[in-house]
Amino acid sequence: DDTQKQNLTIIGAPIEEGAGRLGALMGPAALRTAGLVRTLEELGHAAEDRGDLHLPEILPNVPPVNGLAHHIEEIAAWSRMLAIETYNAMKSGSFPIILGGDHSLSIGSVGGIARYCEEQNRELFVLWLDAHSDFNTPATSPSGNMHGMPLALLCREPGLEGVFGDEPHGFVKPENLHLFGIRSIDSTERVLLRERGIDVVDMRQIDEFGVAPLLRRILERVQKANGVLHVSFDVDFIDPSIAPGVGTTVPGGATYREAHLVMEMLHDSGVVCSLDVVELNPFLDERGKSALLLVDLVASLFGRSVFGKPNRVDQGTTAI
Ligand code: 5AB
Ligand code: MN
Ligand code: MN
Ligand code: MN
Repeated sequence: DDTQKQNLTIIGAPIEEGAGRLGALMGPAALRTAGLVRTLEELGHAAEDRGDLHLPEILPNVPPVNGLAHHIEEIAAWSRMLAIETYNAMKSGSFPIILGGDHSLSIGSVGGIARYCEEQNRELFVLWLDAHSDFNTPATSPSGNMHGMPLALLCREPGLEGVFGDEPHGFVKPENLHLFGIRSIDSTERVLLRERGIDVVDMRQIDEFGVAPLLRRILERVQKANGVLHVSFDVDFIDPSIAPGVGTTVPGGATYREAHLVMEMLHDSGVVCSLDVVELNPFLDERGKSALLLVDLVASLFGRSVFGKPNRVDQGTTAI
């Protein structure tokens, strides 16, 4: 097997304050119990597990926002810590894997990765595998839950400027953002996504055309730009019949093979530079089946394949 071996930095982010239900803080532990680190090592990679980060006792002050943003001080503390961690991992030539924890953690993880890419003059693209578009601002959010807001903040929508404080971080260009697997968008969110021209591959398109051509188009864009791709994997991208361990299930999600094919194609593309695995809620899981499925999916992203690809060179993931 000629898959490129990589240095991986695994960072646990047991954060649940961004979600509407408790339990996502057990996500990193469940992913480890399901064998994530061992599996990556068995694939030949050097995985450094940094353990879980913890909230500081003193939370930052964040100016009040226009609208609802529950637990913004906690999310701000997580965002600042995670931005430092992912930046440092990238700078040391390692591939950061952030284990969540709810999806608000991507504010920090992507913020740090985007900072590094800006410094290196590498174009950053983001693939958001999710049932939801996570593009609410405090003013548009129906719930006030910040796991529905990371992309709005990262794409410079107003309302959450205080989250990073003085902590250096980057942004995502709206034209470099690709949402994939979407099947639940709030009405105000839809207006904003249209206005910003965000690329949304919804489940209807996946039904009609299949994941392969839709994903290939995105990967070719990244390759042509000599860019790198951050993948943010929300468990609810997958159909709840096979991944019930998530607080925000939406029927009609990706099947077992669709999800694997996405990860296998991502591996072959050689452009993936970082990964979030978010929203696993072990309290809602059934005998660990969602956690075990996630470990298998991550393994596919890192080079596990059924029989190799005779006409293609394995490129692996990328360090920049
Ligand atoms: B997830 C909803 N749009 O903003 C909201 O799981 C759901 O990270 C957000 O994708 C779901 O509260 C956030 C209704
Ligand atoms: Mn809350
Ligand atoms: Mn999400
Ligand atoms: Mn979601």
